[in-house]
Amino acid sequence: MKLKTKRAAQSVSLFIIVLLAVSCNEVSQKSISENQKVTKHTDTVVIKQMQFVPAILNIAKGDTVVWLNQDLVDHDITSDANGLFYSDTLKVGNSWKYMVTDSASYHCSIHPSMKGQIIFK
Ligand SMILES: [Cu+2]
Repeated sequence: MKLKTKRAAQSVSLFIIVLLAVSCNEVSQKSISENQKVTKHTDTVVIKQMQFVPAILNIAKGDTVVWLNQDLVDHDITSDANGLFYSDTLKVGNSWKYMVTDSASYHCSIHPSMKGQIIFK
């Protein structure tokens, strides 16, 4: 019986740790969106259902592009041109921002059939 109580206490504290981790994540996402206001202009590409939406994004010079992974699996953003830009693996719910300096096409290196394009106005 005592062992069972200890295990229950352990799972309660694990639950609290998970809760804390989730709320910390929310705080960091808030500061990301506050940073976005500081930049000149931010364009967002949402990743969902194994697609970049919009697949073709028209932006102005100096704009920052934010990729937001709202899909059920991890993705990344990799320029078609070798080494021009690439994100780390973008976990579900996370975002990655990058100031693109020229028109570029990109893909997800995890799922090479996922393609996107950035075109300067
Ligand atoms: Cu992918």
